[in-house]
Amino acid sequence: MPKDTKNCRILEPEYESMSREKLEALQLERLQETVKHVYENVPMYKERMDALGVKPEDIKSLSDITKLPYTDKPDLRDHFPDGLFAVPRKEIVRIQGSSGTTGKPIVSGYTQNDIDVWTNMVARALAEAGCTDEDTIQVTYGYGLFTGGLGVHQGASKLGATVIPMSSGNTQRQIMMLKELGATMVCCTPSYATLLGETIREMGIDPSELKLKSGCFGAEPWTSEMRDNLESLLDFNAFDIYGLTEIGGPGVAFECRERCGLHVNEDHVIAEIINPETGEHMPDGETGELVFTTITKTGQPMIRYRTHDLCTLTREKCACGRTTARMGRITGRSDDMIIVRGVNVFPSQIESVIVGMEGVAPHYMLIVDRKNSSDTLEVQIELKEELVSDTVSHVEELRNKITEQIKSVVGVMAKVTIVPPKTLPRFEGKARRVIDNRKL
Ligand code: DLL
Repeated sequence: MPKDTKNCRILEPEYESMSREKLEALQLERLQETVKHVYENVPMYKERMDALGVKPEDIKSLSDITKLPYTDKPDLRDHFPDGLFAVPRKEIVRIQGSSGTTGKPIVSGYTQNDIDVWTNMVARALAEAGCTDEDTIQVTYGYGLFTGGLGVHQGASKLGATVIPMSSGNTQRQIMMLKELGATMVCCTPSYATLLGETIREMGIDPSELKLKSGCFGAEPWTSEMRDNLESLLDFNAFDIYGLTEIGGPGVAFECRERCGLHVNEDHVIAEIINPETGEHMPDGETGELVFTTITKTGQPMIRYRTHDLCTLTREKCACGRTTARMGRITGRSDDMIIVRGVNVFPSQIESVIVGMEGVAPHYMLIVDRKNSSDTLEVQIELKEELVSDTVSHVEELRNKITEQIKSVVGVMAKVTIVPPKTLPRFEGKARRVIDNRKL
């Protein structure tokens, strides 16, 4: 549980805590409308549904969703920029995009309805993190095509909070503003929040000199070890927030005070878990690929969008009072998984070993290569400042300990390299911690 849950609240109990029966009836009604809307207005969906022999009127129950075709990232690229818009261009009031660095960007068109829906989803997440009109929130996600900055900005404004639209970067200035303007909340990627926390400590500022009480962090996978580390650095509560551009941005799901998964805003999206290899629907509780269908978006609705994010789903009622499905923390993206000598390795597994371990900083890089037709994995970890003057044998002991733990958690032997403090890259946005030289 977070330390302080005084202001944590359910913003819209009429939706967030409605009975599963009513929620599922609402989902079905909205799904039927959405399917009709895309069939009539998006040629790609009409062609795909026709090819599968499915008509909008065939969607009679929620389980009929499995009759519908999937959508995947290449579909967005192939129809860039507006081939998947379901309304005339004049009804689109905003275009946002993903932070991808290669090829054509993934963009999504929003009607005013879609912006309102998205704003509400983020407002629910922030309200659960304790945000009220008494709060000042420093938004340190990037502003621009990326949905982080504007998304959190809109949600916080809806709650009447004072917003400081800092955008990302310029750590010293961020800290000066945190101090001078007295933000009670900060929102950015967990890796950047860690950097902020470390820099605050290095500047000799005690967290009690700041007014920070909580923040919503997401846009990249992070572990509970990373959260513990962040909370102790800044002496506040860190909540997880999840989302993706194609489905609307941050706020698709968010963590509550119970810390047992992220509540999916199920009155706006339907979540499924599928087997990433076969595409088959999987039962609740099993780990697989998360798939979303938007049911209130009108500008660019998405039918069974494959996120490539791996997690579990549960629909059991949560102790916080919400009835909405919860997704487990994302353990990785199926396309982020590295296969080393036949073993599947997720960066989050390495993170869970390293972060919180005595003597090393919570920064790491994975370098994969192929030597003499065999894969190699090198894990670079930073030594903590206070251990720099330690004996060689002590550092060697630490290295052996980490090597062993990685072997037992991940199942592969990695070469562990301990590097001097502050030599590994830091990230202002999403962290990129894997270098796979095999693809070059
Ligand atoms: O990252 C939206 C966002 C902004 C979410 C701010 C949360 C906070 P994209 O750039 O389209 O959108 O990237 C989406 O980021 O498919 C996941 O792989 C990853 N991701 C987002 N949130 C989380 C999270 C934004 N809380 C992709 N945990 C998604 C793990 C996350 N991964």
